[in-house]
Amino acid sequence: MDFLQTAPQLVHPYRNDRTLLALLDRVIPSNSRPALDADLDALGDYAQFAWERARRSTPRTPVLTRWDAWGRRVDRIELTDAWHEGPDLTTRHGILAAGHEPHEHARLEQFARVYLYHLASEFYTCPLAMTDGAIAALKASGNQALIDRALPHFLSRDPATFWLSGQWMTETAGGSDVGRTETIARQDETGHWRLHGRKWFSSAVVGEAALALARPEGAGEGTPALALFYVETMDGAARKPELVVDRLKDKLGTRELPTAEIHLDGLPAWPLGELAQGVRQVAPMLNVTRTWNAVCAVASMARALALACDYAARREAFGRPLIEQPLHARTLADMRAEFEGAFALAFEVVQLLGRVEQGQAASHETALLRLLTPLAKLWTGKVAVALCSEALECFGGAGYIEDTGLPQLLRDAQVYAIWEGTTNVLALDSLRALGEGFGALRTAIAGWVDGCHEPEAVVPIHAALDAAARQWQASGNNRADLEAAARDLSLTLARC
Ligand code: MFK
Ligand code: FAD
Repeated sequence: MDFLQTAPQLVHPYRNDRTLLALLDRVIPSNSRPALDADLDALGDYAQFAWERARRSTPRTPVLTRWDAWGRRVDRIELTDAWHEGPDLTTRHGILAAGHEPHEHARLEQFARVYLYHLASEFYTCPLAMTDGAIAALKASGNQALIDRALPHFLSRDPATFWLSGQWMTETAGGSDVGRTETIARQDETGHWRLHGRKWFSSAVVGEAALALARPEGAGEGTPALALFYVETMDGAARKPELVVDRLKDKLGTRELPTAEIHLDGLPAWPLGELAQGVRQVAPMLNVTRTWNAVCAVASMARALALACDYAARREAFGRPLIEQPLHARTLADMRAEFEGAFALAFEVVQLLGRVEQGQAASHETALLRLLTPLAKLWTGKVAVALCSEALECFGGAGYIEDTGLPQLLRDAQVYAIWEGTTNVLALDSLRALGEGFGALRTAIAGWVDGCHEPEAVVPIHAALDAAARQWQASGNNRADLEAAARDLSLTLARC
C-alpha cells in the first residue's frame, strides 16, 4: 500500500493559544473570566468546525444577480454559509457590543473574540470592523440624532435588528489620495442631501448603512472640502434603487467577501457634522478599522503557525518527525517569535484604545495610541504575508496545493497591507502622528518600556529607538527626505 501523508489538524484555537491565554491571565480579573472563557471557547469550537467544513466542501464565492427573469433590476447577492451565520454569531457573542461595555477591559475582551472568529468568519470581520469604525466616528461627531438612529442597530445583540455599516471612501481617482473624491453631494428640492457618483471598492455592499465621503456641490477642491455622510442602503427587504451594484470584484484573496463597484444615483444621505473636513471626521473610523486589521493579521499568523506546528509532529523526513529536525524546529521557533512580537504590538494597541476610550489613559498613552495604530497596522500586515509564506513552505509541496486550504492563508494575508491604507500611506501617517518631533515621543516610549518586568529586554528597544532617532535627525526638516525615510523609520519603530 502506498504511503499516505497525514493532513494537519487544527488544534482548538483558544484552548491551545498560550499567547492569548497568557495575556488574558495577566490582564483580565478572575471574576470576569468564566463568562469570557465560555464565549472564547465557543468561538474556538466554531473555528475548528469551519476549518473542517471548508475541507469537506467546494469553495464558494458570492454571486451577483443583477436582473430577475422579468427584467427587474434586483442586484441580489448570494453569500457563503459563514456569511449567513455571521449576524447570529456576532450578536450572540457580542463581538461588537462587547467592545463598547463601560469597563476598562472591554476592548481586550472584544478583540480576543475577533481574533478567534476572524478566519472562520470568511472575512465577515471586514464589515464588522467598518461597523465598529462607524460607531467610533458617529460617537466622535456628537450627532445625537444619527447616534440614536444607528447605534442601537450596530450594537444590537439580536440578529433581527443588527445592521452592518460600510466605509465608502475609495474611488477610481484615488484610494490613498481620497482628496480626489468625485462623488457629489447635492441638495434636492426639499433640502435633503443626495449622493451622486461611483465608489470603486465597497466591501459591505450587503450592509444596511455606510459612511461615505462626498464633495458638497460647489465646495472647493481637495481634502478639506470633503464632507462625511451617513447613508442607509435598504428600503425594507429591498436595496434602495438609488444604489446600483455594478460588479463584484474578482480578487486574489478574501474571495468570500463581496467587494463591489457601486453607483450612487441620488442616494439619500445625512451629514455627520460640518459640511467640510470629512477626512478629519472619518479618522476615528480609520483608526478603529486599522486596529481590527492588525488583530486579524495576527489571527492569520496564529492559524498558519498552529497548522505548521501540528504538521511538524506528523510528517517524517530522514527518519524522524520534522519537529525533531533541528533546523525545522528553529524555523518554527523564529516564526513564533515574529508572531509573538506582532501579537504583542496589536494587543498593546487594543489595550491603549480601551484605556483612551474609557477615559483612563495618561496623556502619553493617547499620543502612543495615535502612533502605534498605524505602526501596528503596517507591521502586522507585512509580517503576516511573510509568515504565511514561510508556513506554506513548512508543508513542502502540499503547501502549494489548493485543496489543503493552505494557499488561501497566503492569498488572504496579502490584503492586510493594502486596504485601510497601504504600508507607505501608513508610514506617512506615522509621520503625521510624530507631529511635533521625535524627542517627546522618544521620552514617552522610553517611560513606557522602562515599566518592563525584564530590564534586559529594554536594552535592544533603546538601541532601536536610538537608530530611529538618528534616522529622523538625518532627514532634518526636509519633507522629501522625511517621506523617503518614513517606511524605514516606521518599520524600525514598530519592530522595537
Ligand atoms: C478584516 C480586517 C479588518 C479590516 C477591514 C477593512 C476593510 C477595508 C475597507 C477599506 O479599505 S476602507 C478605505 C480605507 N482608506 C484609507 O485608509 C485611506 C488611505 N489614505 C489615507 O489614510 C490618507 O493618509 C488620508 C486620506 C487620510 C490623507 O489625505 P490628505 O488629503 O493628505 O489629508 P490630510 O490633510 O493630511 O488630513 C486631513 C485631516 O485628517 C488632518 O487633520 P487636520 O485637518 O485637523 O489637520 C489629519 O491630521 C487628519 N487625519 C488623517 N489621518 C488621520 C487623521 N487624524 C487622526 N488619525 C488619522 N489616522
Ligand atoms: P494607490 O493609492 O493608487 O496606491 C498605489 C501605490 O502607491 C501603493 O503602493 C501606495 O503605497 C503608493 N502610494 C500612494 N500614495 C503614496 C505616497 N504619498 N507616498 C508613497 N507612496 C504612495 N475602500 C473603501 O473605501 N471601502 C471598502 O470597503 C474597501 N474594500 C476593499 C476591499 C479589498 C479587498 C481591497 C483590496 C481594497 C478595498 N478598498 C476599500 C480600497 C482600499 O482601501 C484601497 O485600495 C487602498 O487604500 C489603496 O488605494 P488605491 O487602490 O487607490 O492605491
